[in-house]
Amino acid sequence: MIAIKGERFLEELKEQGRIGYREGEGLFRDAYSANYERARAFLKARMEAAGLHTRIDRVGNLFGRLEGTDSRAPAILAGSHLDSVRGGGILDGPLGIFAALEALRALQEGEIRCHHPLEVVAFTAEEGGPLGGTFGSRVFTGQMETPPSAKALGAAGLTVEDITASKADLSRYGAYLELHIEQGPVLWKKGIAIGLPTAIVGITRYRVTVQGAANHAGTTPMRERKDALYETMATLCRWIDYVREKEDLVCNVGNVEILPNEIGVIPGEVRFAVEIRSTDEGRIADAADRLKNLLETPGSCRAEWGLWVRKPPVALDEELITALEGSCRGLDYTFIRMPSGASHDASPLARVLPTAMIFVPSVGGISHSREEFSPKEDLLRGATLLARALVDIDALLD
Ligand code: HGY
Ligand code: MN
Ligand code: MN
Repeated sequence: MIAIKGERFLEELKEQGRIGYREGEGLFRDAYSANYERARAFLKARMEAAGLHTRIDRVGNLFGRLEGTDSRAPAILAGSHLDSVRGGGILDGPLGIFAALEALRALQEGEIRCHHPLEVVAFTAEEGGPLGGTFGSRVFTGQMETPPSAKALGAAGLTVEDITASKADLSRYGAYLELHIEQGPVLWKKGIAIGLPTAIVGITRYRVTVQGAANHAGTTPMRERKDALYETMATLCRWIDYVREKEDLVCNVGNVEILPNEIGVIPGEVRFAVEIRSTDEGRIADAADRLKNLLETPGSCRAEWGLWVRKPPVALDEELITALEGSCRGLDYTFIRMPSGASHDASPLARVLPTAMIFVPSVGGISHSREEFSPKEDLLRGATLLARALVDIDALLD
C-alpha cells in the first residue's frame, strides 16, 4: 500500500509557497531570480533529505534521483516547473514537483522498489518570458528551434554552450508524468476529481511594432495624426473579434510598451506581443494570417512583426493515459479525458518521450493569479494518484 503523508506534503507545499510570496499580491518567482534560487535550494534540501541523488544542469533544471532495482533501466521522470508568473499562485508548477517528491518518499517508506529509476524534476523558466517559455524543458529535450536572443540569455547569465550541455541523453528516460492544476473551470464545474489531458495546445507568439509619429497632442488635428496607439487598438479589436468567433482558438496580447507614453504626446510607437493557442495548428496559422492581413492594411502607421516562439500542439501518450485511467479506477477516483488549454513542460517532453499529465480541479478555474486555489482533498488525490501511477507505469514499461 502506498501511503503518502498528507500533512507533510501539504505543509511542504505551503512552505515553498512562502518563498517569493507578497501578501495581497501573490507569488513572484521569476526564473533566475533570488526568490527562484531560494526556492530551488529549499527543494534540493528536501530531495536530499528524502535520500535522492540531486543534480542541477547548466541552465538550472534540478533533478532528484531514486535508483530502482535496475539502475541501467530508463528512468521515469515526474515533476513540473518551479518558476511562477508575477503575482501568481503557489500551485502552478510546484504541485507537480512536491507531489512527485512525496510519492518517492511514500514508495521508500512503503518499501516499494520500482524496477526503473525514478527522477523528480524542477524545470526552470516554464512561464512565458524573455526565454520563450518551457525553456528548461525545451533545453532538456533538445528543442531550441526558436532559441532566445543573446540579450535574453545574457540577462539570465546563460550561454549557448549551457544550452548545448544541458540537452539530456533521452535514452536514459522511459516516460514523463506531470501532475498540475487544471487552471481552467472544467473539472470544478463538473465536480470531477481528475482530468487526464489528451493533448496540449500549441502556442505561437509574435512580437509586433506599430510605428506612427509622436506629435503635439493639443495642436495636431485628429485626422492628421499618426497615432500608433489608436491604430494598434483598432487593429487588435478587429483581430480579437475574429478569434472570438472561432472554436478551439484563443489569443492574448501582452508585454505592451507605448512610446513615449506621455499624456501630452501622440503615441509615436507601440510595441507588444501576441500569442495564439489551439490544439489545431491550422487554426493557429489562420489566426496569424488574419493578424498579418490587418497589420498590412494601409493606415496612418506602419507595422512590423517577427516570430518570437512557436510550440506546436502535441498529443499525449495513449498507453499512459489508459494506464492512468486504470489507476483512477483502482483508487475509485472520477476522471475525464480533456485537452489542456494551458501549456506545460509536458509539451516538449511529449515530443520525445511517452508523456501523460494528471489534472486536479482549480476552484473557479482561476490561475496565474493569487486567487488560484485547490482544496487539500484534491491536492492529496493528485499526489496519491501520481504515486500509484509511478508504480503502475513502472510495471507497464517492463
Ligand atoms: O501559459 C501557460 O499556459 C502556462 O501556464 N505557462
Ligand atoms: Mn504551469
Ligand atoms: Mn503557468
